Amino acid sequence: MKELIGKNIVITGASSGIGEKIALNVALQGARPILLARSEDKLTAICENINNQFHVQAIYYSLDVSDANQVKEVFAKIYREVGFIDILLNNAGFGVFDMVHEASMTDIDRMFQVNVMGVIACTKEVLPSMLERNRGHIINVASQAGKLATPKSSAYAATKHAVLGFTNSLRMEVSPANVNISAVNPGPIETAFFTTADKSGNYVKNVQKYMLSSEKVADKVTKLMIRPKRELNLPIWMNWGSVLYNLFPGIADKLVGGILNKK
Ligand code: NJP
Repeated sequence: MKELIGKNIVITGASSGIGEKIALNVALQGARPILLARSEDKLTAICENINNQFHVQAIYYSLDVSDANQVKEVFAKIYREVGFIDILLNNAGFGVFDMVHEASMTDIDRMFQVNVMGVIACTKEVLPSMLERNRGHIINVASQAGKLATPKSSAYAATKHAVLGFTNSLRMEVSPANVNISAVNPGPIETAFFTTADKSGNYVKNVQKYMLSSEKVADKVTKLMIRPKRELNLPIWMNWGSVLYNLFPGIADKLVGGILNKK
């Protein structure tokens, strides 16, 4: 995996879950992880851990991706202090699973600010330099929920559908350049995500047997950094569900609606 040696890899949402695991993975491969999130205490500990274990100099910047001004300032600092960014992993995100009639507008607005506007804002900061250098890779963590919406996650699914729409359009826009654009669409992963998303614990209980480990997802995303492709769907069989849904949406709503009601 020597392809990642010396690469500068910016990871949003690096203080926990798959972002943290991917930071460790890329450091093991000799890349320099640049960690972004709001929890400075966690980022400090992760950087120390990486720098003690591997021959790289991981660094972090505190950032709330929903704050467009902060995004501009932090990326300007990264470019000043590090010089260039090879890979941007837009991974920061969260969900709150509620029925529409019970969901708070504050939660919905916040999900859009972080999951959608955060991705767009960070992408806009790296694109000019990547296009000028004619190299780079932007990876957006969407979700299987961005392909197949399920009950009790309308707002979260809407944000991830938006991330996929943005990603697919961006890929076409930059296609003349040597800049890769990928989407990662996981099913449920065992992370702290569900502490906020699934307060009742029903969903975690119902999908326990399908849960992906954060290590497995991190390994696949690390491989995606080495061999870019348009989409990474995990587990692959879950993607067949969305293919079938697109072919027979009306039938699927009626027949599968109940099966997909796990929350
Ligand atoms: O979740 P978790 P995951 N500004 O909670 C950060 C998607 N996904 O690793 O700011 C900046 O362990 C937060 O950092 P902090 C999911 O939608 C997941 O599972 O310090 N950062 C933390 O580092 C998300 O896009 C599942 O609180 C902000 C990280 O985000 C991605 O995977 C399934 C932030 C969240 O780590 C990683 O989630 C799926 C902000 N405003 C897609 N708000 C799943 N787990 O089942 C949060 O399909 N963060």
